[in-house]
Amino acid sequence: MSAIAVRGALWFRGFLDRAAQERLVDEIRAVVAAAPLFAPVTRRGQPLSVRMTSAGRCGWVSDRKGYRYEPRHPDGMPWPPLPPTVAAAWEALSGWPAPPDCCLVNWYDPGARMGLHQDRDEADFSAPVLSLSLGDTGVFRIGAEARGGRTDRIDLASGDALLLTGPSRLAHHGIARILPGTSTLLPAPGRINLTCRVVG
Ligand code: MD6
Ligand code: FE
Repeated sequence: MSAIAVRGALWFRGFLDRAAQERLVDEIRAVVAAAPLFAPVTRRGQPLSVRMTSAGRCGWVSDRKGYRYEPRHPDGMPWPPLPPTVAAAWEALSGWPAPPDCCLVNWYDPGARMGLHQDRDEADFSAPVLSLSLGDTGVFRIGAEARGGRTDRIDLASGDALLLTGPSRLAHHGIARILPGTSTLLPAPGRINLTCRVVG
């Protein structure tokens, strides 16, 4: 499948068809049943507006001790295995010879957003990060590796995949807002984003 390059990131529009999206929603329901969504806070105790959980060997957590990968959920259970649809998407798109260590699951209510950030809690930046989006469209902004400056807009719709690879791996990026009512996939307005990482 062909990709659109934006700032070096590869955007695969409609990578997952409707049947695959529905299958993936069921797989995410099973992940959330085993490892419930939790409300992360920053080191200063400010809540992030997304709720999150993870699948895979480790999960990303943020609390008063800071940001890091952990082998267990904050409630103590191990993270559930990587969903098969996620593993297949990684194999198809990543170009990386091994499966990802972490699939971070972010849930966005219609008012939630994600400030501009870099994904840099991983040991090896030569491995890409793959994102999959489900539900309402998210307005994604991507800029340069350096802070500040212009950003470009990518509307991440349900079924889209985005690969941050090569020079875009450390690009600043975030979600400015969710566009409610843009998808019929989920029973309630909102968005799910999955990001797969090699943690090292
Ligand atoms: C989101 N995505 O789409 C937020 N990070 O909700 C990310 O933060 C992200 O899309 C690394 C690579 C791809 C991404
Ligand atoms: Fe990110």
